Formats: sequence, C-alpha cells, structure tokens
Amino acid sequence: MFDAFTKLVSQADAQGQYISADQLSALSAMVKDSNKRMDAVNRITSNSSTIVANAARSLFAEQPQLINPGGNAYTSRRMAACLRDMEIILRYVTYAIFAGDASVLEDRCLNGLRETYLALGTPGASVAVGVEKMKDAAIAIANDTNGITPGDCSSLMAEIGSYFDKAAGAVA
Ligand code: PEB
Repeated sequence: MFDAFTKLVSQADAQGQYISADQLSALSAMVKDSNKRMDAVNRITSNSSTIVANAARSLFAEQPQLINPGGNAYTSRRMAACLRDMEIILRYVTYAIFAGDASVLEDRCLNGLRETYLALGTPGASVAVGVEKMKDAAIAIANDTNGITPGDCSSLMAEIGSYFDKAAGAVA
C-alpha cells in the first residue's frame, strides 16, 4: 500500500535514482493543496450513507430487475450485501483520495473483485453503474462551492473521479 510519497520512493528506488526535481515539485504542489484533499475526504465521508443510498435507489430505478423476485438484490439479505458492497467501495475510494494514490483501493478492494462477482453470479456491470452514480454524487458534494472560499479544485476532482472510474472499470 502506497501513498503519493511512498509510491515515488518505491519507483525511484527501483531505478536506483534520487527523487527528481519534477517529482519534488509535483509533490510540493500536492502538499500545498492538501487542505482541499482533506476537506473532500471529510465531505464524502460525512455524507457516505446518503451517497450510497441515493446511488442504490437510482440504480434500482433504472434496473428494476435487480430487486424483482429472482434479482440479484432481491431479498433483504442480498439487498444488504449490495448496499454493503457499495459502502466498501466508497470507503476504499476515500482512502485512495486521502493517500493520493490508488494502490490501497486496488490491492485491498478491487483485486479479485471481478472474479468474486463472476463466481457469485452478481452482475458486475450493474455494480459499475452504481459506482458511477456514487462518483457523481460524491463529486457534487465535494465540489460544492456553497459556503466556502471558492478555489480551483479541478485537478483534485479529476483525481477523485479517476478512483471511482478505476473501481467501476475493475468490475464492469
Ligand atoms: C465483495 N460481495 C459479495 C460477497 C463478497 C462481495 C466477497 C460474497 C460474500 C457475502 O455475501 O458477503 N466483499 C465485497 C467487497 C469486498 C469484500 C467489495 C472488498 C474488500 O470483502 N447485488 C446487486 C447489485 C450489487 C449486488 C448489482 C451494487 O444486485 C451485490 C450491489 N454482493 C452483492 C450481492 C451479494 C454480494 C456478495 C447481492 C450477495 C450474493 C448472493 O449471496 O447471492
């Protein structure tokens, strides 16, 4: 599991090189903007239940076969498993945002997830739709300029989006 710093150390060490000036300035820019990152993690984390519930509701409205008899989220047990899965994925995305690196998400959540869903007969493409819905909700909440000093959060939002895309792409 890496963060933005240890990832660079590991890459530099693999090549037997010092951290380059470019790498230092990229990290320095990240540190300078880290309050935005922490705020985004805080906002997504504090709204996690809403993000999961609304994304699930919207997924089931679009794909009602999932909650009809015989569907993959039919019966409370499967519904609970589905909401829990979305919550787990969102939690790992918040870790990746916090660390500024996707490895925690990849290693501890996405690795083998496609195969798990295949084995369970759970439609990964539907999970991916749910994840993309969480992405839209999370970015809307994290990027809301209401009541804060507005600044440029575009690169952070793109980075946040990329973690959700990675999760969706891993199961689709
Ligand atoms: C992954 N999900 C399920 C299981 C596992 C995971 C390992 C099997 C064991 C169990 O039921 O608990 N667990 C989950 C995860 C990690 C982990 C992400 C990462 C660390 O450890 N059903 C739907 C939707 C979708 C869904 C498309 C969006 O209709 C999910 C939610 N996951 C779903 C369902 C089950 C499941 C299990 C319904 C239960 C499947 C079943 O028993 O039939």
